[in-house]
Amino acid sequence: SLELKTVLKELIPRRRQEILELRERCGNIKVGNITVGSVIGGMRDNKSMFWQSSSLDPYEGIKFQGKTIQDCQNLLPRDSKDFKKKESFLPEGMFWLLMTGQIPTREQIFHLSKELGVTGRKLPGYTDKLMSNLPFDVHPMTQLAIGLASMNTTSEFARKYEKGQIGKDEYWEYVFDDVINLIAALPQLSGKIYSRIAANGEPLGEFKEDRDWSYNICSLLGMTSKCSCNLQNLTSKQSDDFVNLMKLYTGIHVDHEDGNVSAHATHLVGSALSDPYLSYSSGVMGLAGPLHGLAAQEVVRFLIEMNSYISSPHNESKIEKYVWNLLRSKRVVPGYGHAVLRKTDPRFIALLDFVKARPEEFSQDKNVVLMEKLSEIAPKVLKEHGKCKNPYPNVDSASGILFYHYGIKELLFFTVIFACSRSMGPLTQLVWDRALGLPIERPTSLNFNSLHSL
Ligand code: CMX
Repeated sequence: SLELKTVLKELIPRRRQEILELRERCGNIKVGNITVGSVIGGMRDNKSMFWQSSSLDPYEGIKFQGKTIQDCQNLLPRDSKDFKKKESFLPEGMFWLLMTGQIPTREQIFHLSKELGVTGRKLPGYTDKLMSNLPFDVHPMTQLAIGLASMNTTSEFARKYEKGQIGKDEYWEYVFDDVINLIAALPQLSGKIYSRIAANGEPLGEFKEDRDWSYNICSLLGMTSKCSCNLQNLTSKQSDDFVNLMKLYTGIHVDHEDGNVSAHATHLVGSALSDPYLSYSSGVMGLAGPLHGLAAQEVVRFLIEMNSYISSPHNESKIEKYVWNLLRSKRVVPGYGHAVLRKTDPRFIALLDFVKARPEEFSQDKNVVLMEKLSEIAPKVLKEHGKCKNPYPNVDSASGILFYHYGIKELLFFTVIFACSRSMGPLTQLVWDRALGLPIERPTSLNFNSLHSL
């Protein structure tokens, strides 16, 4: 079928059966030992959440339904059939893969794009009005969280539940419809927020029903060649490249298994049967934290500051000295290291490949040149320094500086684009949580007394 919902309807009974059997056959099998260190240490190594759409391997990096980023680049449909164009796959294809575990056809993806286009054409009037009335200087992520939470007035799931019109087996269908509406609204929401922080609320571009989801994000930021405002004075080749960057960025940031704050928050709030708008709004609040979604902008500040000190991004000895000084002053090198990964983040490699394929665009940008140079020098220094478990670059070391290159200089806005992409994984899981009938989350806490008496 061309309809994602119909494909899910076929898959769900099998998975329901599987979870029943697992509960019966393996319900008492232990999956690990929780230590006191884990209880007081951010639940590290505590394997206790169910998450199907992606998994994180320390050496291979993120896998989406078992597929690496490279697999996805090879398998997922692109906008154009011309592989020489080096276009990235459409994020809609990644969403389909996360939801179903299947590689979609081009026809299925174009159908889904169209569905998101038709649905996302207009923001609910209530949300539009509410956001227009917020002060311009409200943090972009607060604006996003408010916009998303306010959309719950349109939640079909909440409405049906309140009226007692749906049984447990049907929950997922209404959650699914809400999820499609939410994801479809993200280009409009992010475009509105950007227009408010960059152009006093003047619209920057148009929503095009017949174009794909990530194109519409670019269009509403005023970044496509068809935009009348062309805020950043981009050439038409640069606009096309930016659209491609957005496809790549929003395609690879969709999910990072459940251990991260935004995914876990969405899953947790949803387990109380809060609708998808409220659930993802909570996830967005978590993504706004400096230890989670803000690293990309830290990197931008860091590269600009280092460039002003080293005079040339090719000056290797000065770069090395700068990194050593930073470490000696007990600061971290932003964009390096990871809590789980133990090699270069494959998402970083995908973004670097984007840069390498466009030398004429990037060779004169000293921040991008420094980003690349640093990725050769910093791992050597960090290894010699000997503290961090992973001395290699993570995705944030490249992502923000590329948005900055194309003219998005409002650093706090980067996380809004991150949130557009990250909606896909946690909201996929939310649909499956309801389809599988997962219960409300309710772990038990320990206090000083109970810990001492162990
Ligand atoms: N520069 C300098 N020191 C670093 C470091 C870095 N980039 N990364 C880790 N370390 C240090 C830690 O601060 C820690 O020092 P202490 O023992 O003095 O506390 C030591 O190395 C061991 O840390 P770790 O086990 O290797 O790393 P953690 O799991 O504790 O932290 C992370 C992971 C990402 C928070 C950390 O590497 C960091 O702060 N990196 C810089 C910020 C950054 O790039 N964040 C983006 C993360 C991307 C993502 O999560 O997706």
